[in-house]
Amino acid sequence: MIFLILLPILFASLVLSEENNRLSRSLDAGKTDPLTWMILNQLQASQTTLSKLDNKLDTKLSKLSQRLTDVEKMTGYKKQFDTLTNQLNDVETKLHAYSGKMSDLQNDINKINQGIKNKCNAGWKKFNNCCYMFRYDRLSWQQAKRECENNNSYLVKIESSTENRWISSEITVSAKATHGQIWTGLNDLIREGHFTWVNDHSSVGYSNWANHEPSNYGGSEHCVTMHTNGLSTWNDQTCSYKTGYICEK
Ligand SMILES: [Ca+2]
Ligand SMILES: [Ca+2]
Repeated sequence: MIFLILLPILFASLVLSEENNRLSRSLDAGKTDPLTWMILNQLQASQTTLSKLDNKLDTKLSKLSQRLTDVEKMTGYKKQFDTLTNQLNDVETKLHAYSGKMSDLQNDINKINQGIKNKCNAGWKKFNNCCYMFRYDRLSWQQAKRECENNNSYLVKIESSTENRWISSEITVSAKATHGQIWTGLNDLIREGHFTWVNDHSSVGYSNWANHEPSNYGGSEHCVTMHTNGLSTWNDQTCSYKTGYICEK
């Protein structure tokens, strides 16, 4: 397209150049005749003006040509930009879809984790969100405490009548017959009369003391058992006393 515009201009320049030469020759020839010389002189002036106009036109056409090239480049860029925008939109759509799938996957993982969390290992029984292990080998309170810790747990902390009743109901019939009491995590080893739970040192809240308990009999009862007689009442006992125990985690 630019070539088509420039071709006539090139042709016109060649013609003008040839005309200029011809006039120069005629001017030399007409020097002898004043009228001819004047006419030729005016023609030469016109020729100069035309030549200047021609140069201006050339410059303008050159600029126009440059602008056309710029426009063509811009058109090319625009097409590339449109293509990239479309590709970007596709990627965004796919990302959105993947994001949804990732969210579903995360939900599934959470459900599985919750399922694992809600289950207690073999030998443990579940109540609310905790697992309990009932052991009937006879140990002192300190030995029982250590045994629970070895099993990544602690001597039981009883926080409600519901939990107290459930624990009592889970003690086996034979253990009830052979063990009159079973260790809990409650104790007043640090300060006499101030009972705290061994796992977090929190003060006792809910309690189910038997009549006349805690008695601190002989001034040496600092560890607490639960009676297995079905009443599930509590008693402070000598810590070296050996009986069963309940671990919780
Ligand atoms: Ca005591
Ligand atoms: Ca007692």
